[in-house]
Amino acid sequence: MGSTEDLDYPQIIVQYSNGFLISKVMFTACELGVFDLLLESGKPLSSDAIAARLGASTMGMKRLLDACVGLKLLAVEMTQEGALYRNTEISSIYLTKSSPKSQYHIMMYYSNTVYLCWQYLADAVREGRNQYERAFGVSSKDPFGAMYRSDEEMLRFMAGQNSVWSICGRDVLAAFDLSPFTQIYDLGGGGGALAQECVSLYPNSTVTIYDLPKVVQVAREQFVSPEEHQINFHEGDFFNDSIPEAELYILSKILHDWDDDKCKQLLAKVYKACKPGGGVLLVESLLNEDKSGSVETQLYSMNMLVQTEGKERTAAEYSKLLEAAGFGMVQVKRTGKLYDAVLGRK
Ligand code: ASE
Repeated sequence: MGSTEDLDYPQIIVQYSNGFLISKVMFTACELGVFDLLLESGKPLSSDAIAARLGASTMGMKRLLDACVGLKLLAVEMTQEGALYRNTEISSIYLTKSSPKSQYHIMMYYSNTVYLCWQYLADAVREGRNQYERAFGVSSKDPFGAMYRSDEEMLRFMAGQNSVWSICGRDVLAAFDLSPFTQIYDLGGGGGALAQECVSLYPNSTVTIYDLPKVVQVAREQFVSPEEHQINFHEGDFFNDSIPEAELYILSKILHDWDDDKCKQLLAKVYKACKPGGGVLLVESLLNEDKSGSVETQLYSMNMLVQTEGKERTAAEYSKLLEAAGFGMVQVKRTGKLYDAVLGRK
């Protein structure tokens, strides 16, 4: 890349223009249950067998499976009975529903929600606002009202957001030694996967998931078992209701949903509630100071434009927001993965 050959044949342009086709092949194989079936079967299967088991056309399924082989999401071997397909290691770990590191639910959220919002990316750029009205016919005034427009949609979001913590949760929580903080609130903690990682990494901590009543209800029913005694719940709206006192507040992928004014408002409230000596941990995907990358974070920032009122920020931008609210001794740790950590102290 970057060589003169690129001008003869624009490899990078071809690759980028086909990017959405790649995403959709992976999402579709997940959605139809290809990886789950191959895991469950324990032995390689023919495309006819897979099509029959999944209620798909033989012709369509064969083409999907071959594309997955091209993408290295499946492997194929030729036998006397014809081609037999099996999962690659990466797909059985990350694309099956039941795996502990499953990314299945975020795939479903991307494929069914994010993908539809991105249809209106040009409108989002022109207007500088999210596109729920065009994409789903719901008001875009309150982004979480729009995101939680149905119970099904809320569940899809919660399950999707949970899945990233199975691949980044340890890193963001181990970025700083949080063991001095035993009383922790996870503001907007949703389905609770980060809270679960937190109590497992810090066995002396208790984490209270603070979220909207209907989110807490679903988290209790579907994501966190009552046997998980170190995890509690608090129902509320952190902009309009009070925030209880604690030693540490985790704001994971919260500030990126909001503009600077809303962020300052929320952080000022958190600062007031925070015990002296306590702190706030921001978990976000950090942009480089000159906004040159990472490209994943730049793309997420575009997604915040189509889906929320926020954006992805640099470490200096988060530090400024924290300091404006009164927090000091701000430390930044990049993890090298999708999400990073910023700690401020009161
Ligand atoms: C939010 C996070 C996400 C709000 C909407 C969202 C994600 C997708 N939609 O707080 C996860 C991050 N991924 C992307 C593509 O932004």
